[in-house]
This record gives sequence, C-alpha cells and structure tokens, in this order.
Amino acid sequence: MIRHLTLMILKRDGKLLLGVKKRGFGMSKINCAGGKVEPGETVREAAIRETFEEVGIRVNSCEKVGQVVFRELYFKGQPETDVMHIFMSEDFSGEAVETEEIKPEWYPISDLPYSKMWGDDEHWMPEVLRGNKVDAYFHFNEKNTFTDFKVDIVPADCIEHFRDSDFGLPEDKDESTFEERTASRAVLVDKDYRVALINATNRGYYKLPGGGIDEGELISEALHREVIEEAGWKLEPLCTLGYTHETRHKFGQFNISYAFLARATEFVGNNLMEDEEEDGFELEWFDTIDDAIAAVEKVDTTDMIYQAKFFTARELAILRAARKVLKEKYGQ
Ligand code: 8OG
Repeated sequence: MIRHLTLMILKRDGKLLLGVKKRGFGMSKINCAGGKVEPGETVREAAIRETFEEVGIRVNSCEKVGQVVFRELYFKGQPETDVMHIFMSEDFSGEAVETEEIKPEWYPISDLPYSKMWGDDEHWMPEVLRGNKVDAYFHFNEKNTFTDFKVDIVPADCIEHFRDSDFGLPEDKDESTFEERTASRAVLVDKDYRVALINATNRGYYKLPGGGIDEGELISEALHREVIEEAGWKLEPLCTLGYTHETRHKFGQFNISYAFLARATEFVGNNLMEDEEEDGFELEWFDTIDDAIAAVEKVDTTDMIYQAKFFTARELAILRAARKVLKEKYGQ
C-alpha cells in the first residue's frame, strides 16, 4: 500500500514558514506543515487542512509544485512507499500560531536550516524555490537514511491543450470533479533519425510509444518502462518537448502527457497488454519526421472511437514540436 502525504510551503517576503515538529514522525526536525491524506479528501484538501491544524493559517490558493516518493521508508518497523505531494502558497491569511504539532518560525530563503531538516530536502527544495516543479524519489535503508535518489524537473512548457469542443463534442460536466491522469510519451528516433510510431492496425490510428505513469513512479521511469512494453526498445532521453493537456468530458478526465525526444538504443522485445494486442499494435519506422507526421495527418478520425480523436491531435502536436527541435538542435 502506498501512503499519500502532503507538504505546504508557505512563502512571503523572501521567507518560508517552517517550524520544529513537536511530535509524530520526524519529531524535532524543522519542516513545513503537512500530513497524511485522509480517506475521501483530495491531496490539495489534505494539505490545506493540515496547514490550518498545524500552524493556524488558512490557505486561499496553492499550486502543486511536485512530488517526492520515499521508497522503502521504515515506518513502525515496516518498509513502505510514501508519496509526498508538495504545494506552495503565497496566498494565505492569518498569523502563524504554535500548536501541539509545530512551533512555527519564518526563515529567509537564502539561509534555510537544511542541516536540521529532512536530509532529502536540500536536494529538491532549492529547485522548487527556483520556480521548477520536481519529480523525485529517495530510496532508503533500514536506518532510514537514503542510499540513492533522483530529482527530475517536470517539463514546464505546454505544447497544446485539447478539449472536446475542438472536435465538435459536448462539454457537459463540471470540470472541478475531473480526475487527473498523467502519461509519458516518446518521439523515438534511431541513429539515422528515423521515427517510430505504433500503428494500431485493427483500429486505423497511430500513437507514440508511451503510456500512464504508475503511482509512485517517476515520469522518466514510466517513459523507459512504457516504451519497452509497447515498442520493445530501450531508450536514451535526448530532451523534453513539454507536455500536452487534454480535457475529456466523456470520461471526466484531464490527461497530461509529458513528451520527450529519445534515442532508441537496444531492441529487447515488446510486451503488449491484452487490449493493445486486440488493437493490433505494430511498430512502424518512418524515414523522416515529416513522413511520420504525414502518416498521422492522413488518419481520418470521423468514425473512430472517442479517444482516437484526442490521440491523433495530441500525437500530431507532439511530433510537430519534435520536428522543430530536430531541425534546430540536431540539424535534421
Ligand atoms: O501526519 P504526519 O505529520 O506524521 O506526516 C508526516 C509529515 O512529514 C508529512 O507532512 C510529510 C512530512 N515528511 C515526511 N518525510 C519528509 C521529508 O523527507 N521531507 C519533508 N520536508 N517532509 C517529510 O514524512
């Protein structure tokens, strides 16, 4: 079971509100407010509730600035995976008060007490304070010290946003209830800059190799795993292309796809899921990115399933973003 935790970074006038934790996990460490997500609440709601309970501050609005996954963290003698969802707010009201949980204090951002904080914080917090969103993991041993870690920056540029009305479809649901799904996708090129697409031969559409990010998995890890599963190739990421955003009313979902340009390095064989087998997934190589784009442009989604309209528009936008990078950075 994965536990979900929250952390709220409160920022004002070049300072952060931190405090000595007086009880519980991490007692006597200096930390932000935050805590466990209760059943039935969203992670954002949990972060706001914990902040009020622990330091008496009401957060009016906040932004998710990343997540840190703690792998094999020993909690009550058992190793477990925790996902810590990090929020930042500059829009809050009330004065900080001491509670049974935390003794709050403002610290200048230029001089944070990292030596008295959790050991991982100094590796990801500076990125967040620079304005980046982070996607990180820390792997622990039985002594609860971390042995390896990775801190990635989440691609920040929106390539394009698609919604039902772009395809003449109705938008009849309350978007505040939509669930967010995230995925990693690759524009995979070989050493000669040939481009790979998955041809869903029984459906008639093309897609980029890639797919959903699992709970507790990094964006970059999902990229490697999904491309092996669908295309059978190991890869080396070359650069990020940004992300696409889909608002899908029919399913009540926001779909975020992080897109990367990547080099295929070694063929190890694919491992398709049952539905992918049914759709007739086959890897097809195109001599140039223009050929790949032309193949996707030719797909007529008029009579296709709902998702295929989104896939096709999305993959075209990502491929065009890759064409620009291939031209500008790789002279293709
Ligand atoms: O409900 P409780 O306060 O015990 O939840 C634990 C809190 O501690 C939660 O806000 C998340 C936070 N926390 C960890 N590990 C780490 C860490 O490595 N760094 C920081 N900054 N906070 C952490 O559980």
